[in-house]
Amino acid sequence: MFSKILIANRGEIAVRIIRACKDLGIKTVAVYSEADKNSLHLEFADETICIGKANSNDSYLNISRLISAAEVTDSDAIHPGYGFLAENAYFAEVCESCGIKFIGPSAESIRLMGDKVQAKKTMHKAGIPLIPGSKGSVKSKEEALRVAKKLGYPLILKAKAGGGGKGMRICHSDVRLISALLTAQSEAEAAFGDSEIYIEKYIENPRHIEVQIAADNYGNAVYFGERDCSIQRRHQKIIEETPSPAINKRLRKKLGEISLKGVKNINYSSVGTVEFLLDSEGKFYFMEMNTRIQVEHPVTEEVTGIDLVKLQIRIAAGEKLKLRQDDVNIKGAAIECRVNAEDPDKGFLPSPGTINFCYIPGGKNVRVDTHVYSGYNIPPHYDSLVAKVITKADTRSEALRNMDRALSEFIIEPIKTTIPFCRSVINDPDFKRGKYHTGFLSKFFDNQEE
Ligand code: MV4
Repeated sequence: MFSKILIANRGEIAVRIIRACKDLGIKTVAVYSEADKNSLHLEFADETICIGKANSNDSYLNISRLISAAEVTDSDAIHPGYGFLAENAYFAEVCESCGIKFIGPSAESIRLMGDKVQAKKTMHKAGIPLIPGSKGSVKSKEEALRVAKKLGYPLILKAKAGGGGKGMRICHSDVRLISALLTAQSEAEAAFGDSEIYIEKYIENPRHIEVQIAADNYGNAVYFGERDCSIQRRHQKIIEETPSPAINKRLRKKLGEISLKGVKNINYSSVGTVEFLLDSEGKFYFMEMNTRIQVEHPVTEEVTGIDLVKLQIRIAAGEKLKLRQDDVNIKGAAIECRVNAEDPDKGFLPSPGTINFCYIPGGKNVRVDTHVYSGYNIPPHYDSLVAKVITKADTRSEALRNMDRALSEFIIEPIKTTIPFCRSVINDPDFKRGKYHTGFLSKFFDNQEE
C-alpha cells in the first residue's frame, strides 16, 4: 500500500479523497492555488503545498508543478479526483515515468476511452450495442450526407475528443447538417484542439444510465448497479439516483455483465463508469466510458456499502479485488442533489462570494460531501459545486422525502444556490413517479438550449 498520496484536486472531492486515505492509514498532501488558501482540504491534509495562481492552468492543471510537489513531499502516488487532469493520458504517463503511481487506469486505457470513436469501436468488438452512426469521424459534408441518407433524421453530431456535450449538435435536415458540421468542427477544435466529429442517430428523450464497475490488475471485475443521471441541464447533471426507476433486475444484470465484458476486453484496471442511453422501448446503447471517479459515486456507495475511493486506491496499489459479484448487494435507494453556487433566476449564472453562515444538514441516512463552512469564500475560478447532498432509505419514496427534509435544513447565506430548484424537481409529480428522461428539465424552463 502507498504511504503518502498527493491529491491533485480541490473542493469536496479533495476532502473526500483525504478521508479515504485517512481510513486506509495513508498520509496526504494537499495542493492548492492562491485562490484556495482557506480551503478545507488544507485543514485535513498532513502537508500542504501552494502550486500557483488561481487560474487552473497555473495550478491544478500544471503538470510540472504537481510532479514537483509530489517529488519534494516524497509522495508515492497522485489521486487526480475528477475534472482537471483526471482523464489526461499524458499526465498519467508522466506520473508513471517519474515513478509516481497515477491512481486510475493505465494511460493507454484513458487514451482509448478518451477517443470516443475508438471507444465505440472497441466496445462494439466486445459485443456491446452501439447507437447507429457513422463508422468513424466524418470529414466532409458529402460523407455526412451519405450517413444521413442511410440513418435518416434526427441526427446528433459529437466531438471525437469530446464527452459531456461539448461540440454537440442536433440536426433535422440536410441543410442544418452541413452548417452544423462546420460549427461543431470549429467548436471541437477550440475546446479540445481536435476538430473531428462523428454522427449518431439522435435518440429522442432517452434516459442516461451509467454502470459503476471496478476491475483489478488480475482480470477480476465487478459491477455495482447503475445510476440514473437523466436530470441534466446544459449537460450538467443536477440530480442522480440509484437504482434507476426504469431498470429491473434482469436489465440491471444484463447492463452489468455487458459492461464487464467491455472493460475486461481492454484489460481495464481501476474503478470506472460505462455510460448508456436507454430508449423509450427499453433498448440500451453504449455511449462512452469514464475512467475517473465520478461526482455522483456516493449514491452507489450508499446502496452497496462499498467505499469506491478506497477501492480505487487499493486497486492502484496492486491489491486483488476481494469482492465477487455475488458479494455485491444493492440495498434500498439513494439520491444525490448537487448544490451549486448558481442563481436560477439568472439562468444559473455562477454566484461566488463569501458564505456568512452555513448550516449543513444531518440526521439519519443523510450524507453531505462538501468543503464549505461559515466564513468560506467561494472563488470564482472553478466549478460552482459547493456540496452534494446524498440521502438513502429502504425505498425511493422515503429517500426522496429524506432529501426534501435535508435540503430544507441546508442554510448557505447569502449565496444563491440550486437548493430550491432541486426541491422543486424532487417534488414534481412525474419525478416522484420515476417518469423522467433527459428532456425532463425543459419543462422547468422557457428555452432549454440543447
Ligand atoms: C445522445 C442523445 C441522444 N442521442 N446521443 C451525450 C453527452 C451527454 N451529456 C448528452 N448526450 C446525449 N447523447 C444520441 N445519439 C442525448 C444526449 C443527452 C442530451 C441531449 C440533448 C439535450 C440534453 C441531453 C441530456 C442528456 C443526454
